[in-house]
Amino acid sequence: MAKERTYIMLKPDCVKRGLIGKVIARIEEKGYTISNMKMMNLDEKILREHYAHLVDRPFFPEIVSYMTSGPVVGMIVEGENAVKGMRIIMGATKFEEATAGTIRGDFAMKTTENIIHGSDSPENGEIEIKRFFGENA
Ligand code: IDP
Ligand code: MG
Repeated sequence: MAKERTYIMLKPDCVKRGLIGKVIARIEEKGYTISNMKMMNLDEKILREHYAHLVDRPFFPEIVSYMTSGPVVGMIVEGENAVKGMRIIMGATKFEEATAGTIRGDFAMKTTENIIHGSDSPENGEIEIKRFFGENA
């Protein structure tokens, strides 16, 4: 499997709870490289693009209010099989399925406020990196 890039985002609950360092440590301890990182505030426009697959779901307004409740930390994470590997260390989307030892399993008790985003395919990783870091990233 070739070296891959994925878009990782530490969500507002991660920042507010002072967990940035712990989560980054797990990413680095696994062996991935963080090649770019920035803190930013998101608006509804970018969230409607980023979560286009969820805009019609009843909980979408909850996602918008959560994701605009404070700054996030966006990162480009690189390494062998980084997309799938990051999804494994992040843990499942549904909080009750996120097992102990994963980031969500250890730090989250809700499905909405679940600490971290990671791209779900290499293609989406590249799209998301461009969305948040620009066309030349
Ligand atoms: P993922 O973050 O594991 O890729 P997605 O299905 O892409 O999961 O959903 C994006 C985000 O939307 C989740 O991380 C979570 O914050 C929120 N979300 C997804 N499904 C639900 C739900 O059923 N209830 C509330 N929030 C949800
Ligand atoms: Mg997703």
